[in-house]
This record gives sequence, structure tokens and C-alpha cells, in this order.
Amino acid sequence: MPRGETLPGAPTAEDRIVLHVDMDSFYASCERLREQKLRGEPVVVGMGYEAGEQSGAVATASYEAREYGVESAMGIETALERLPRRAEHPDDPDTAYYRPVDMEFYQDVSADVREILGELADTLREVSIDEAYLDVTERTAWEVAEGFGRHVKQRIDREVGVPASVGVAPNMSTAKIASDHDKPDGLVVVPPEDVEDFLAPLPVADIHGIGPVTADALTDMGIETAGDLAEADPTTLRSKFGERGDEFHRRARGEDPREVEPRGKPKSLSRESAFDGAVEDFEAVVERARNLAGAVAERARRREALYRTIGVKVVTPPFDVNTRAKTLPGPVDEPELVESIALDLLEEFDGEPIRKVGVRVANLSFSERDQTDLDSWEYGGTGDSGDVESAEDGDRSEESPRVERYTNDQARLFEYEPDGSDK
Ligand code: TTP
Ligand code: CA
Repeated sequence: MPRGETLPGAPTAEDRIVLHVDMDSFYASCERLREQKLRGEPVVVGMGYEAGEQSGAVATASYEAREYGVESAMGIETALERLPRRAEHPDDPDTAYYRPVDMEFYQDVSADVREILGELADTLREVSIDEAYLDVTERTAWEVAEGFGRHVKQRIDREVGVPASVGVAPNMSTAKIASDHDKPDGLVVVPPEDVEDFLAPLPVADIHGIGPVTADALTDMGIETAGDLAEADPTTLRSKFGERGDEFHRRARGEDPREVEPRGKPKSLSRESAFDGAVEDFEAVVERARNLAGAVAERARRREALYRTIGVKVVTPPFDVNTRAKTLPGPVDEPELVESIALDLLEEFDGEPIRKVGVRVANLSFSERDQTDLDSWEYGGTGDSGDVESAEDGDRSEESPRVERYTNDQARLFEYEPDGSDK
């Protein structure tokens, strides 16, 4: 279901730089943190692995153990056949260390990783204990995205001590495929112009949302790769798979309009849009801001959110991020007001070159029922949430204007990380 992007001037996927982090053999890596001797050895973590127990399943296996065909969800008997316990055969290298699941410890490690990711992202969405999406559009640029990705991996490695794989792409679904593409310790960057070529040779099963049953059905239709799927007739796909067919088709083409949204209720809702270079035509900026204001107000209404603060963001060359906002006496739901205040706030930038413009509503309040949800909200929700709406964490809208300047030093930090030093 295409949303705001059908509006002329609304943001496109190319506007975003999305980074997906997925920790490598996570539980096993956590065990290695506190037990040095497990490093470089086959490690199996699972339920029912306490000495003497014979039933249970593998939660994860280290990559060394995977070489023996041991994998997640495998029964303990099968795992033990392939890799007997090291404890029982201390001198046999074709054995593994078995450890029981210790969720509390893994949650602690996960929290340490999350803290770093929170510092590195404009917006962070955690999908599970060991997986997260970061919107890093404001933190990097495509030319230096690889250095940024390496920096993320290095910080996790140095400060927490566990390995991660990272994918960087213009949208969530491609970023996820990228992080998975070169595991473990992977770093795969797919800039917008490479997305189609990157996806084309991959089997359809690599596309998020395509399970084994759908993959088989596609194979029967002669569609084996993402490239085949991207070129398939959309009408045929729709008749076979309904709306999901459209979704598969879009993802195979590397299109995914979902925005990286933090869990829980957003603190603000915003939309922004970059120009092709810096424009000096203020009318064009106004026109785009109008569309963005409409899209933001509509989104707020759909989420039944009232807002008290209406703001704009204007990025001027080289990377000066200017925010202006006005706070009203009480919460409202008034699309016309979003537009008129946004345009008023923009006035002062008339005559300046502008790279990007954004509109935001903040100081949100929700209906009473939603408020209760908010209060009782906790981590550990339901994983990836399909189509989401834009939101950003942290409230940068303030009554007093403020200018954030990204210095050259900050840009350089990501540009000159020495190659491969995260190994
Ligand atoms: P995954 O990210 O699927 O796997 P992983 O981190 O072990 O390995 P990698 O990403 O390098 O392929 O899952 C994260 C953790 O979730 C995993 O370490 C253990 C747990 N888990 C289970 O408990 N049962 C399962 O069936 C799976 C797949 C994972
Ligand atoms: Ca993982």
C-alpha cells in the first residue's frame, strides 16, 4: 500500500541510509565473552543441555559447530551425534562445548550493544535480542557508508566484545539481506544504484517475507531469483498471491517504503525530503513542505495522535541542520495549522540554498486507551512490524530555535577508519 510517496515531492527510499545489525551466533558469542576457552571452538547453546539431560533443542551453534551440521532448532540427540560433548572426550577436537541458555546474561549483553547503537543512530528499531535497524541518514553519506558500517562493528567489538554483521542499504528489507550476505563478521554496503544488481542473482527465499512454501510456488512458476521476480508480471503475481504478490515484487526490486520507527509510541512524527543538490527556488521548497505537512498531519490522524508542537527542519549546505518549532497552548489535530505554521517557520530561509526540508509534529498525546498501552509497554514485542509509520526518537523540536552543525571532524571520523582493522 503506497502511502505518502505517491505525493509529488514526498520522500523516496533513496532519501534514507538504513543499517541493519545482526549479531553472529549470538548466544554462543555471549558464552565466549565470559569463558575464554570457548573461543575458536565449536559451541552449542541450547535448552536441556544440562549434564544428564537428553531432550531439548539447539538455540544456536557457533560457526565452528555449524561446520558439523549442527544448527538452531535441531534436537539435542542429533546435535550430540554430530558433535559429542567435549567434557566427555577432552582430547577429541570433533566435539563441542555445550552450554545451557542463560537469557538474563544475553539480555545484559544485548543492552550494552543497544546503548552503542542508540548513540550511532538517528532512529533505532530493535527487532529482537540480537538484531536492529538504524536509520543513519543524518550520520553518514553513501560515499563513506562503508567506513561508518565498520565503525559500528568496531565499537560493538571493542566495547562489548561480540561480533556483528552489518548491512547498509537504502531501505530495511535490502539492509537485512545485506547483513546476512557475508556472515559472520560481514559488512555489505549496497548504495541505491547497486540495489537491483545486488538482489538480482539471489534466490527468492532470501527476500524477507518469502518462506519455503512461497519459494516453492514461485519456482513452479519459473521464478527462482529475485531478478526473475522483479521482472515477473505483477498481475500474475497478484492473481496468485494477492496483495503479498505486489509486496514480493516491490521487495525483489529493492523497494521498501517502511521507515525505521522506534518501538512503542513515537515522541514525534516527521517527514522529510531531500532535493537533488541544493535548490534556491523557494517556491519549490514551499511546495514540497506543503506535501510533507499534509503527509505528517495525515499520519498523526491515523495514529490518533494530537500534537502541540509543529516544526520544520531545513538542511543548508554543507550539512547545517536547522530546526524551528512553535508550540501551541494545547494539543490539536489540525492539518491546515500544520501547513500554515510550517510555511511560516520556513519564511526565514527564503533566498537560501536548501538541500533538504522536513516537517514534524511533536509533543504528542494519544487517546486514553493508547496512553494505557504506552504506560504498560515493555520490550520484547512481536518482532518486525510490517508497514510502519515514520517516527523519530528524542525530541529535537524546541521553542527556541537551534542549529546543529556537523563538523568536518565528525565526518572524517567515519571516512578514515583504517581498512579491515576490525578483524
Ligand atoms: P539468529 O540471529 O537467528 O541466529 P544467531 O545469532 O545464533 O546466528 P547468526 O545470526 O550468526 O546466523 O538468532 C539469535 C539468537 O536467538 C540465537 O543466538 C539463539 C536464539 N535462537 C533460538 O533460541 N532458537 C532459534 O531457533 C533461533 C533461530 C535462534
Ligand atoms: Ca544473529
